[in-house]
Order: sequence, then C-alpha cells, then structure tokens
Amino acid sequence: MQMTFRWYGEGNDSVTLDQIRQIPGVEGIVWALHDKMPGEVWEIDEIAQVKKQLDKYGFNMDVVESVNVHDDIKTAGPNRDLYIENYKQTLRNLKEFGVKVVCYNFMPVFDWTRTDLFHPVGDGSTALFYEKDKIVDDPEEMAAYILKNCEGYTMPGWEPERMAKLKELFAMYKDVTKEKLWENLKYFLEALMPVCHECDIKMAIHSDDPPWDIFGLPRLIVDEESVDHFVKLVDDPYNCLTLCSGSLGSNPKNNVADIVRKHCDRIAFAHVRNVKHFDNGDFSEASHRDCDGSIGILDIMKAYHDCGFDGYMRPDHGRHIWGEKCRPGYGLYDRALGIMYLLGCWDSLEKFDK
Ligand code: CS2
Ligand code: MN
Repeated sequence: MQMTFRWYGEGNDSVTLDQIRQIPGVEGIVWALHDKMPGEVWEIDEIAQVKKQLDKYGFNMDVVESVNVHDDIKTAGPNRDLYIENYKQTLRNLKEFGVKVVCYNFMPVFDWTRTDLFHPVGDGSTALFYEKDKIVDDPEEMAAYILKNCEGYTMPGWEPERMAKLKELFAMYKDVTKEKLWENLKYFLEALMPVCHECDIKMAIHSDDPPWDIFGLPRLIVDEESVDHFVKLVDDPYNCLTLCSGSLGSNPKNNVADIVRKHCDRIAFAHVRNVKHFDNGDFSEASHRDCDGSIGILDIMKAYHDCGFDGYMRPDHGRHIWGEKCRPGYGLYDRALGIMYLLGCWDSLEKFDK
C-alpha cells in the first residue's frame, strides 16, 4: 500500500507541500489541474509545472484526482467522441510523467453533495453533514441554502457558474435513465481501454456520493451489486475502482469491507474515511477512528491488508479542527491525524497479522 495526500495546487490550497512533507508516510501527492474545464486536454507544459513543484519535495505524482468527464460523454451528447479523443490525449500526456491512476466520477450534474459544510460536531470542531430532508426536489433552493453556510466555499460541481446553467444541465439529462447512463459509461471506457493499456494507466471510478439518486438524477456506483456490475461491464484490469469507504458507507446497508474483499484486485485507489449514521437517515462525517463512526474502519483496513492491497490509499475528508480555515473536508490537521490512524492500523497488521 502506498499512502498519498490530496493537494489542490499552489495558490489553490491552504495546505502547503512543506506541511505535507512533515506528515509521516506520505509518498505521493494526489493532484489535478483544477482550472481545467471538463473536456479540455491537459497540456504537457501545464503538467510539467506541477511535476517541478512536487519534485522539490520528493513526492510522486502517480495519482490524479480527477480528470473530469464532460457532460456530453455522460449524456451521449453531440460532441462525445471529440471529448473522448481529448481525454485520450490527456492520458497520453499524463503517461509522459509516469501517472499510474486516473480517478474520475460519472455522477450526473453534481459531484458529492452535503447540506451543511461546517456542521458542529459537538466538541468545537465541524464536519460535512447530510440532512436527508433538505435534499428535496429543487436543487436551486438547495444551492441557496448551502450558500448561507459555506464560508465562501462551494462543493465541486456546485460552483456558481454551473448553478447558473442548472436548467440547461437538467435538460441535458432529461432522457438519461440509469440504463442509458450505464451504456454511456461503457462506451466511454471501451474507447479508453486501448489507450490505458498503451499508457499503463488505470481508470478508477469514484463511488457516487451519496450512494443514491438525488433530485431525480440517476447514480450508478452505489452498492455491492452495482460495483459487481461495473467490473463486469468492461472486464479489463485497467478498468478499476476508486473505492471510497465514506461514499459507499453513507448507506448503512453497504458493508464496505465485503466489497473490498470481493474486488480488491480492481481497486486502484482506496479512499478511507469514516461516517456516523443517524437513525433518521442523516449522516455526519467523523474522525477516521473506528469507534467515532459507523462504517467499520478497522474491518476495512483488515480487508485491504488480507488481500495484500498494493495500490494507493489516502485519508479522505477530515473535520475542521483547531480553528483551521480550509476547503471543506480538506484541511491539514484532521487528515494528518487520519493518516496516522490508518498507518497505525496498517503497521500493526503488518507486524502482527502475517
Ligand atoms: C470527494 C470527491 O470523496 C471524495 O473524494 O472529495 O470530490 C471526489 O474527489 C470526486 O468525486 C472524484 O471524481
Ligand atoms: Mn472519496
């Protein structure tokens, strides 16, 4: 297993590479060109700039999160083949820098969704929170509600530019049923697989978050059955998963450790974080410690260890602690604590569970 840390880039993250270097055990930075629009080619000289920054600290750039997928690809729109060609070119350019895994998601319109970005946890810290009854029919109302409590930040996919085009976006997805979305995903991956082989880059889909349909939009990667379906849909060792314990674990019916055991050979990238379930269907993000949440972090780590997982791992969203001002879920302190917990689990499994 190789531990990594997500970083949003120079001038775009409150956390610095200098700080990340002091967290024990981090070998690679999970990065992206965050100002690229979905569908644009990532150019060699742009990637080279990031490489230069990471090289100074001895970090590898093996994992990208995310090369976002254009809505035309998700909806089989008129320019999907053009955008697929661009995606292939991006993969070829990333290969020049030794990139091994590209994380992406196939969620319609929105990326991950919460109703409160800074919800008090009760100990003075705050965390991302999902209040089920707040997600009703009207995403515009919901966007306005979130804006009231976001301290100037937005969730990915909820940017004001996108919110301004919301009607248009919903119209694009009007006829995209779950079946069609699966078909469009298959079309996309089948087109990419030869390039993935050529470049030795694994495509690793991120689990949908939350793992159920929202605002009438279908979501695909939501439970064990859909993960089974996904790996068979394009049965290729380069068609892989970014298995996000927190995303799948938001549904109390999902047993993430079981999914890890079943599909370990297709997990290229492991996101490990904890979630606390409430009886009414709400959930809150929690510290990475097993007993602070409901999804069985220790079982999940043991499952990875038992399978001999040798892919990339990172802590996922953290709480906001010690007064840190940061991107929601992506501060330094709680994710650094998360890494120490995950590495603590891993080291003891290595030593005592051979
Ligand atoms: C999230 C997502 O759970 C997560 O890791 O922060 O934004 C994730 O990066 C994307 O869905 C992956 O494409
Ligand atoms: Mn994740």
